Amino acid sequence: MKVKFFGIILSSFVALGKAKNYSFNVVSILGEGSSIGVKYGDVIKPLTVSHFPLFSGSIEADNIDVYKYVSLDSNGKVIEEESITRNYSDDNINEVYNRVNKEVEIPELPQLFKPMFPMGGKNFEPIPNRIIYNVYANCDKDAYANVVSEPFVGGDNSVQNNQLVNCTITIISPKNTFQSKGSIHLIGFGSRLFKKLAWSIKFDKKFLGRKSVKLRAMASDPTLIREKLSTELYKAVGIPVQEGTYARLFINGDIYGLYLIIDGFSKKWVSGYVHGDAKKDIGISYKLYAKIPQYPDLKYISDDYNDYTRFYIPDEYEDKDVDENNLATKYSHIIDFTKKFNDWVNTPERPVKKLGSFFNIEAVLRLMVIDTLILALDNFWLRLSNAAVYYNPDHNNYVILPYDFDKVLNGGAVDPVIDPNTYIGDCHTWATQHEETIEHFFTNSLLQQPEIKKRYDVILSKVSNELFNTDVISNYIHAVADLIRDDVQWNFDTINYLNIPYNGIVNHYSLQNFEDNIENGHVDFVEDYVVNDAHYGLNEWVELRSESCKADTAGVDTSNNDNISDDYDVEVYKSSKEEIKSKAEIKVTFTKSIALIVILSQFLFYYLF
Ligand SMILES: *[C@@H]1O[C@H](CO)[C@@H](O)[C@H](O)[C@H]1NC(C)=O
Ligand SMILES: *[C@@H]1O[C@H](CO)[C@@H](O)[C@H](O)[C@H]1NC(C)=O
Ligand SMILES: *[C@@H]1O[C@H](CO)[C@@H](O)[C@H](O)[C@H]1NC(C)=O
Ligand SMILES: CC(=O)N[C@H]1CO[C@H](CO)[C@@H](O)[C@@H]1O
Repeated sequence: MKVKFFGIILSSFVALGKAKNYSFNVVSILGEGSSIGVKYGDVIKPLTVSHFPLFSGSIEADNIDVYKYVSLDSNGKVIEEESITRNYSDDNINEVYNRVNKEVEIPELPQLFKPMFPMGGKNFEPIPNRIIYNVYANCDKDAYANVVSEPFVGGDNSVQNNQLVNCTITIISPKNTFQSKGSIHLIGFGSRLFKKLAWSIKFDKKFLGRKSVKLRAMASDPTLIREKLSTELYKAVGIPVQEGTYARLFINGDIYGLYLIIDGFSKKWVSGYVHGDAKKDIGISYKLYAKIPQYPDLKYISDDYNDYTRFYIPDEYEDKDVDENNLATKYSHIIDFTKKFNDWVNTPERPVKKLGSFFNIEAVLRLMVIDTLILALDNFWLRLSNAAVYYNPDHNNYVILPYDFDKVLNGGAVDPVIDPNTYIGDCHTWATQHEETIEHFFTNSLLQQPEIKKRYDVILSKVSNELFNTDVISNYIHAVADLIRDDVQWNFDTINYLNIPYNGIVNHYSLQNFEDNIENGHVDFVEDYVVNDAHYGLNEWVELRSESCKADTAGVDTSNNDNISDDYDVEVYKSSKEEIKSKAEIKVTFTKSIALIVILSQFLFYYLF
């Protein structure tokens, strides 16, 4: 009886195992010029390219339980095999060569304040933050060669080469493949000094509801986490930011490494994040630009728009709202804003109500608190940069929206406008030590008002006690580190092999630098080797700054956490976190249950008879 019983079970396994199609989907990270195969036992079977760099195939075999991917040359000969051994499962996800499949839970940061913006909508879901995308752009060779030869036209670091390069773009995630025609172009000024260039991508079709995304290079951060964490902090306090996740980037035959794939400051991002509906009309945004030694100080100058064109660039707006032939219509809101602010500054007592009637005070205070905690050296409070003034037509008021956080969370002792002896313990006047170089008319006027200063203190106290401290933040940092760790050394190596004519700055960081600098380890300047040092470990900075700002606000009564303006009932958009389960996965689960029922019924049959 017993023997028979096991024999039946065995035969049902064999029956299920026999003549089975095993399917494989794998993203090559090895660039153009090689293909991928599957190796099981002594057998090697080539896969076919479906959407490069995704290779797929179905192999009919009796039993494949463990396997590896191998890279093959054009004759089908093995060039190398991956270092991991994989266990077969019918999940049908797109795997990645030499990377184990991961499910990383990125913790949500606490939300301490009343929301003011929906931060996305059904037609503009936040980019999921727990996966790594693979982005391959197959681009016009001549146009691409032009931009990677001369990111600055003529080699002079003033004129930026923003030529559009036509491409077909393929984006592969664990469960989806997207492909569209479109274009890429270089972005940034500071980031363009690095060989690991930063890019914008425009799509003809929509990717997750978007027509464009940015790929930020993080070329000066050994942890690759500072920018991502900063974004999350602004978002946690309710400030709309361009967020996203990590992506491996490949352009033609070139391997660029690990990037952040985030939204640009686009019309759709504004309508999605500020207004909760990508179809809504937006107001108008003005980006702030310094013309050193002059800064966009937000002072009212005159009613003549010509006085504003140097510092304020109209950026996103509805075409119907402006007359391109009459520039005055384009500048009317920035003039209106500076004029109203000037009037308020000159009103006795500077009533909060009056300011709140045209300006989102609450948002700028929360933004200043995060600028303070991360010591944002190139953002709104300190440098009046990487920020936009946005006219919000829904609330008929103005709000400051930040972007680009690449000089953050790393101290500031070498910055000429920071006082090296006092800044760490200073969470109120750190940005205003050198008014002779950068005058802070706008933020100084705000903080001179006692009620506004009081609200700043409450926000600062709450954030440094309940959000920006090592208990909360180190969990977040470690989760993100787990997500990207396997790609870190690869990312630092790729830039050494990147064969483009441009001779930009390269930081030769290592996986050890990454591990150390996440905690308390520093990364030193090494001539011609490491240009961007890291004076503080990420966790170390969080601890130091958190303790300083807690001390700086000790005794602040935080029992009244009412917003100082913009008291709206806004629901924050909750996205469907998971990528949608693929049909294949659902089908497989079903097949497994059937198999189990078959085995169980055989067991019952033998038991009973
Ligand atoms: C495997 O797939 C091939 C091609 O689709 C098909 O002809 C064959 O019948 C399949 N084998 C099994 C066991 O499902
Ligand atoms: C495969 O399964 C074995 C045994 O369960 C496990 O130890 C190993 O980590 C798995 N390999 C991968 C790549 O998941
Ligand atoms: C790029 O594509 C656009 C639209 O498809 C086309 O009009 C343009 O001529 C192309 N440019 C080049 C340099 O091929
Ligand atoms: C000035 C202002 O709008 N204050 C509001 C902030 O939020 C609280 C509670 O939600 C309201 O009661 C205040 O009127």
